[in-house]
Amino acid sequence: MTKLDNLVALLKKAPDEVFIQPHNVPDPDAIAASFGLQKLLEIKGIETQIVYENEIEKANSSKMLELFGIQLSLSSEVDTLGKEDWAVLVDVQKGNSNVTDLITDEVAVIDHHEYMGNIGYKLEDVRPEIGACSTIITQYYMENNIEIPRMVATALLYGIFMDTDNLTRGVSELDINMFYHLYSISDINLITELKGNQISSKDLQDYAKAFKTVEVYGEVGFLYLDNGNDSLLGASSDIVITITGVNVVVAYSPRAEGYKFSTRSINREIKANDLVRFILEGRGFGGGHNSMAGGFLPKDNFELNKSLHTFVRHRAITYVENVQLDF
Ligand SMILES: [Mn+2]
Repeated sequence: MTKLDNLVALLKKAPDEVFIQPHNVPDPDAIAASFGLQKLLEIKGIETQIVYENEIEKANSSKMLELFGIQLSLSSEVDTLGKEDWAVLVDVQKGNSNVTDLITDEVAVIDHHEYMGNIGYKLEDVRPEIGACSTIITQYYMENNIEIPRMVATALLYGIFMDTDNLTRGVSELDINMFYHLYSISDINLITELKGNQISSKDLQDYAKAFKTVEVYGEVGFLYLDNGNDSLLGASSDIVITITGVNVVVAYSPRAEGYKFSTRSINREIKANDLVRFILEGRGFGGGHNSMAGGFLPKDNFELNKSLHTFVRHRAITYVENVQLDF
């Protein structure tokens, strides 16, 4: 019995509909993995709908939906969503700050983020050492000798491309092997088209504004993004990390309810997830991978008379200095 066999056997017992739910504000990896799983389950005779929360922010994410004909529904638009329905979480786990707990019963999870513990799942496949969730889905096809439709392969390839920052970030041998396999069956023209639709003109204006705020202290770069969206925050962190001498990035941005954080690290001793948790300790929450992570600081937990910028710099530099002392 493969993992897919077990998942199919489980889902065949669903009392009503089956949904696939990626994290809120789905990125290319979450979209590709959800789409790949949906097609795979379809081959196995299980019909599903992909349901998500919030919005599709980035230009390349919406372009993906268009190019591959992927159907994603906002949970509020699915009238039949009920508590007798089952859901498979993809690229996220229950309890993460970036996923809304829908009325459905989350019976299974397929993810590559830090393990959050089994919160009532019947099946779980959580592999933090893997660079992209799309890699795990590709392996499901391969292990079961199921031919990957060209469109699915192309989407999965793009998912791996994006989540591993072109095979340079948090990448494992399995990512490379699956990438190699997908490459031979993908439509590379579509990848080129996606690469040419990565950001909108509005994004560029926001980037330009954000990059003016960049400050570098030792190996840590700080960036403040005014009125940006979540994906832009991550993407601008990815650019700051490419600055010579910068090995760690702390980027943050205001939201209605508080501040969103994004961290990056290419220094093995400094873990992006531990760093964001240290910065937000006692005030907010965070998590993610060793090389990329995120967090949230609710407004209520931060005194209005304090300077957020000073606070963030103080905490981040303290963390980095502590790590350096240990080595
Ligand atoms: Mn992912």
